[in-house]
Amino acid sequence: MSALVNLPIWQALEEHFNTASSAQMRDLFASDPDRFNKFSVQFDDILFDYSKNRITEETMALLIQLAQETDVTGWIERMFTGEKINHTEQRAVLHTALRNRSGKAVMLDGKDVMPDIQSVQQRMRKLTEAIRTRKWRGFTGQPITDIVSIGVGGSDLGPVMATEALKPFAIRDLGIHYVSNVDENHIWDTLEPLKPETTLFIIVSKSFTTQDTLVNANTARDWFLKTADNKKALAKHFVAVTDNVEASTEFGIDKKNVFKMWDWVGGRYSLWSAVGLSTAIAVGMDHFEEMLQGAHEMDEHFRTAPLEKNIPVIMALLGIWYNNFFKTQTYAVLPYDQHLRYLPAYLRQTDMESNGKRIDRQGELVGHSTGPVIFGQLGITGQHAFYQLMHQGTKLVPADIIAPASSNHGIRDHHSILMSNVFAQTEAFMKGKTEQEARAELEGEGLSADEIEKLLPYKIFPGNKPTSTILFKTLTPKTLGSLIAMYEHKIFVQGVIWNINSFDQWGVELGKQLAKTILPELDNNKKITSHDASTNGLINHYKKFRTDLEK
Ligand code: G6Q
Repeated sequence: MSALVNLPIWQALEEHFNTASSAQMRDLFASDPDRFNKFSVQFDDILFDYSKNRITEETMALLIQLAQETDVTGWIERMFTGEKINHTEQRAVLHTALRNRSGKAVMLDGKDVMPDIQSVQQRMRKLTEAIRTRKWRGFTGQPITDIVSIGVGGSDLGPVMATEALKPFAIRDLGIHYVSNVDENHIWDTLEPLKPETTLFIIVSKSFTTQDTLVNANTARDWFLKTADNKKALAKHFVAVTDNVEASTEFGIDKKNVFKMWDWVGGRYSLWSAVGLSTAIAVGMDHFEEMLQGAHEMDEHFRTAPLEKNIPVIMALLGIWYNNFFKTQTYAVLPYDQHLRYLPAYLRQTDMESNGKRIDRQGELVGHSTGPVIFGQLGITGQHAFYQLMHQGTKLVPADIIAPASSNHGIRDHHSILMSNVFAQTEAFMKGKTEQEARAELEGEGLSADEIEKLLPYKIFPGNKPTSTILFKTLTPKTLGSLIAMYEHKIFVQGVIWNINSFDQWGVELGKQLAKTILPELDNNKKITSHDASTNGLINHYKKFRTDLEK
């Protein structure tokens, strides 16, 4: 493939950008009363409104042509049909098979992967039901009251996000806890209030070699054995989710408690597998399967909808429009649903680990910008914190605003106040406040002409800040499944157009390797000189601080 930036369509987009980028969305709305209808798509209970973006029909036509010319449709089929598109690891990318509810086979190397997936799902159902109905008993005969899922990165962020998102569907009398940080405080704080007799650990590690997870798992086992004093009891309290069954049984986990995952599921795309076991225990397998159903329906939409009506494709193209033409560096994810509070952290990993790449599929340095810095938090708290920069700073920060139409409890006027903020922010980002409007406001406040002139520049909002709004009815398991799949596919389309492999993560390795070299150096009192001056200085000061603390 010739370099992306040399494609005629790319150059056409550059030219279009030169004329279109200065257009004001205010004017675009004023001149086209049908703009909202033109630039919004409804999928099931989700409305995707992208009309408050700096686009025209011509922009979208050119971007769709870019998707066509980079063969997005062909790549979608390659992914769904098990081609080894993760070429640096020679692996297929089949997280979509985990939520395939069509009854059709998914072939990989001449074998249908569905029977294995279904058998794990049946085992998940059995285990979740046994725990939820209190039939699963610990070594003293007591039922399980607390689940501790130990994992990190892709083996943690997905279930953490989904369990929180589906809180209204969760069983009330089970505590679900997550431990990911190797900092001892995380496991200490988590285990302190728990009782070994009533705690079940799920060790989630695809490789079962990740240091952080194994250190935490060993500490959990020690803590448990201090009370149980009996290795046989482990079978009632330890479960593993892994592709490395051998290592998990060596650790002491009973083979019948090991849930398989596969090398064709990337960690950050794995919440649909047994990696989501803690979520399934919390909400029950029926709800978990509804989440799979929602994702499957989004998969079908992605696979079959024409590009110009295809939500993940449109999201991806808008991201490229800002990232590569407006040269933005960041993208904000701003949920207004309290239960989606971990969504920005989840998407930060999925997006940045997938598209934070600089080498293309041919092994060459890319000649264009790739994945943006994803950041965000609950929109309502963001409004009182970093929205200032988005409204009046010098950087353009495109954003997704995600909000539910329903309220769970109907307490007072909480929900309408929340939603008035959603609509007000998207409007404010788009319209801003002109000099004329700011002046009229100050005059209305009765300020003197002199005071008005001094304050005026600070009171102007330039506006023209792009947002897409994702409005959904209620955060059901099905809607959550669709939302997450929508973002996964957006990331995939961007990776296709940028000509990078979104499914490897070699960049995670270097720090891990160096940590292994440094670990033995921390265990003695010798002065370290083998690194650069800063690293030596830090290690030696650390040792000195430790010695001081021991005095
Ligand atoms: C995700 C990444 C990474 C991974 C963790 C945990 O896509 O590969 O975040 O999930 O490093 O790995 P294990 O599951 O093998 O412990």
